[in-house]
Amino acid sequence: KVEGVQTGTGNGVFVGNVTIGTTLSGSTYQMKDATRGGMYTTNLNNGTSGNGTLFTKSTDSWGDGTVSNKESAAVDAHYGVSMTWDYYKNTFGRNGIRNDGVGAYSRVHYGSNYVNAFWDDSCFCMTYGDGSGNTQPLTELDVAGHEMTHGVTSNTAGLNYSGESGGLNESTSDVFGTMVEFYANLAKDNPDYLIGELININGDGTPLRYMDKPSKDGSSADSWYSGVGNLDVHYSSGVGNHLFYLLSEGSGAKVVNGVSYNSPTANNITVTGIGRDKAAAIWYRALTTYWTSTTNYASARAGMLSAATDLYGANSAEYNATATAWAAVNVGS
Ligand code: ASN
Ligand code: ZN
Ligand code: CA
Repeated sequence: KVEGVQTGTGNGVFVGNVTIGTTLSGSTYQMKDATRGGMYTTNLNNGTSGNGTLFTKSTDSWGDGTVSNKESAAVDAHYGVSMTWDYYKNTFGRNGIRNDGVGAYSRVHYGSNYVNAFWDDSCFCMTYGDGSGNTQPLTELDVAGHEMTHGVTSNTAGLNYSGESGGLNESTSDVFGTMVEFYANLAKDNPDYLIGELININGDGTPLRYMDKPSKDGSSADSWYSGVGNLDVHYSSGVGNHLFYLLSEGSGAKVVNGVSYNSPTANNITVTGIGRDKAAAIWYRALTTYWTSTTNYASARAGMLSAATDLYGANSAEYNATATAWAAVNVGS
């Protein structure tokens, strides 16, 4: 084999058998993908600081699908960044988080019993805990897309991470994490409008968040009300997540990929969806063109209406659906 770009095989905890981008250096394979901005994956080995140690080995076959094999969660994280990179590039022509061709790296096995994952602007990297008890590693695909999207948001609208703009920031990560899950379309991770459904984060098999009816988690808002910005940003995100679901799929009962949803609306409004690809295109254009650090839900609506006009025309079906969906989460009605 010639040194340089390789295609390895991986077996992740969640992704199952996939191919991943790797590099051959001398006689050692590295979990580093030069075709996607040089992004790479490291092992923190239960530490909580530093870059971690790059995953390397003598063969180009990684993980076995079990959590006890430390490479398995690394395969999930590495593959998650790959799919997120490909989604943004192939859908919007965005070349990485900063649109500068540089890939972010991922650190897995953070700390002990850590039940979270996070993006950090200062290291330009994502970090994943292994979970605790029956909770699985946090390396599920929609979580990877969520965390990487925090980097995209930081480098575009820069939505402040508190109040309504913070909820919109969180929602933007759930929206594109979900779009990445649909883009990858894995047999072992059936695409859905749920967040973190494979991690067993609550110990009873329920997901972390529900986009069709955010209040199903017991804490998130289904619609806007004055004071929604006082909620934790992972709960005020419900307004944006619900808007996205309604704009994509419409109100009421629906089955998508075998998963049942039932999305209520504020003010008894009926929404007809325009499909998730158009909803995401409108959201992305608003994020990168109209929204700023202080955008609240009312101005998010205005930005998305401008984006819908740009993409589909004034008073297009897409524009009208956007207005109706925002009204159905009690914004601008
Ligand atoms: N996983 C969480 C998130 O991305 C971490 C946090 O609360 N910042 O939102
Ligand atoms: Zn987040
Ligand atoms: Ca999901």
